Amino acid sequence: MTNNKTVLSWLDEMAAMTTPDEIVWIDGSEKQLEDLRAEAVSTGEMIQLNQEKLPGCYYHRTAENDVARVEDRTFICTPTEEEAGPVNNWMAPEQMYAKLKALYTGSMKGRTMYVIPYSMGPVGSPFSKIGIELTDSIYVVLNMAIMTRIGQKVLDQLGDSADFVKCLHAKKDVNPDERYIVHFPQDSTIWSINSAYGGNVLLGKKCFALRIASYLGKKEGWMAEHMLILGLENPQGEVKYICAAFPSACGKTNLAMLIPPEYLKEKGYKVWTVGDDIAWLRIGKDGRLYAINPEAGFFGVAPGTSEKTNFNALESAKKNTIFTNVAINNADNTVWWEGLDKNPPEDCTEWTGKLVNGKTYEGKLAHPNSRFTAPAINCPCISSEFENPEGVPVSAIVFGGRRAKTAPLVYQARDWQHGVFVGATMASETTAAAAGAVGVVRRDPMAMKPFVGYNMADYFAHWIEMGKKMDADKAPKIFHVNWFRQDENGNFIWPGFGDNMRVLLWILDRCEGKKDAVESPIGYLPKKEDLDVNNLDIDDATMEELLTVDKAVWLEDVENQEQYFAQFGDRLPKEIKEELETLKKNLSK
Ligand code: GTP
Ligand code: SPV
Ligand code: MN
Repeated sequence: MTNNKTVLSWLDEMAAMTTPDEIVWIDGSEKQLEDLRAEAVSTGEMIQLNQEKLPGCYYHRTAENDVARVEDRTFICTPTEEEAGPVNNWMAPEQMYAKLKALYTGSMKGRTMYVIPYSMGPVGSPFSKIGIELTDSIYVVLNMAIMTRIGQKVLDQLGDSADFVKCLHAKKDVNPDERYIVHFPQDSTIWSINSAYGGNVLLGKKCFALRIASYLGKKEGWMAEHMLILGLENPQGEVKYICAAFPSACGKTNLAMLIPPEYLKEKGYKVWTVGDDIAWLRIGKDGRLYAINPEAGFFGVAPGTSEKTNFNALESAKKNTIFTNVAINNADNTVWWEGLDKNPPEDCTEWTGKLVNGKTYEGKLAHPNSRFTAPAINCPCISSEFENPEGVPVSAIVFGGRRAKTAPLVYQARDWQHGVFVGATMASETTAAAAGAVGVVRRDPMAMKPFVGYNMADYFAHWIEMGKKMDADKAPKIFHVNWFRQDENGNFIWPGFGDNMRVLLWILDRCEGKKDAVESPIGYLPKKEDLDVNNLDIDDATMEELLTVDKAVWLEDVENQEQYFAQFGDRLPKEIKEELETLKKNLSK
């Protein structure tokens, strides 16, 4: 399929180490993919679902110890530890290569190695980058075929160039003690072994499009971010674009596909989805920031997805979709998860494969991090700009997380530098998307704690630098939101989902200078009357609570921010220190 010498010699080297019985190039044809689906069904790797209700849909369950990203086994192997920084695991490259070579040696014996050429971003776009993933998993091939652009056209685009990311995945025996997700940014190389879970093995996604890409972005003057991209169309038909960074399982997919409340819909407001997880951002010729979604599909959280909460995601997952670790409704061979509807089906198979009958099941039927892999083109609200090789101009950047207390519903940063500080001080309760405890507040700057491919302090500096390259009137305005405030009983006090549209409207009004705001120690808050609460069942006291800044609580948070920043030592940009001092001063006034 190619005469590219770099590709072929690398492939030879990897094959000599892993010794597969056979090597198969993925050309991107439907025929080849269909044959692979049939093979996966025949070996039990996948289950074909009800083809009338869910045409082209399949089911896969992973090992019980292999259901989420493993941050403690994820490494950034830069030449020095300093380059990887204090929030990443590090090992010297030669030491890590040696360790992993021992694990990979002979790992594909008796198996087939698939060669997947793929493009992150539309093939040929100036934003796009190419990767080649070698894997012995058909599940990975079929997921990559949904999540990225694959096949011969990508090799044609690559030509003789050596500019591609070398990705190696071996499923091996999913032994969690020898599981490694390893990045060698200087070599544009990713090695993953002993896992078969999405974020650990679909190497175009978090490994390339965030960790390696953030490193390349720093070097080349662009940004790779854990952000959704949406277009908000007003009744005059004008569309403005918003990027939002929330940590894993904190609402990106949901916000990206939002359906406005009924009365706003009637007025003519619409939301268009460009991306739900990753954005690559560049400064355009006109000096504005432009975003593309490097992916071609959604790897979305299933639990909590329903007709009411995210109709468009559900529609996207009705055909040609792979479901992982959800429950199976045995009555009609379809899928089920907590939150899809009220009652679990009577006759149901839990995600682990155990048959459960009606009321006797224990815990959850679907794994809390169970997912659907759906083609973006299935989405009823996919943006007309989804394939635009130049990307879309960004009006606003929104940060957010799960904070039961502390963060108000929405506030605006005073300027870019303050906005970078707001992103750098993000914190959120942990979720099931990564192995480990759930519900613990941790600092997750720009939602990139698990995904930054170099020193986080240098990453902050890169954000500051990018801001300096844009005129203040052209740079996106920066905001922070929190859909997850709770009352004493742990109930969410903001309705969330479609009603988040009300907050987006305030954000865009602020971008266009159409609304005033109230100055507070942490930034600009909405005037209560400026947030549209028409037809919303929410009382004044609750709105008041959603928009208050409790100084005592914030002073506590600032203490924690200061401790967090201390780990970066002298590398922490002075701008961040300045903003921290300003915040302290504002809060003690
Ligand atoms: P990753 O794919 O892991 O990066 O996650 P994501 O940020 O795309 O999260 P997603 O939109 O899938 O949401 C995760 C969970 O949060 C789902 O169970 C949603 O139902 C829930 N959720 C999303 N938006 C809201 C909201 O506005 N309010 C509340 N209460 N829950 C929400
Ligand atoms: C996340 O965890 O942020 C995801 C899912 O989007 S994964 O691809 O597994 O990282
Ligand atoms: Mn994500």
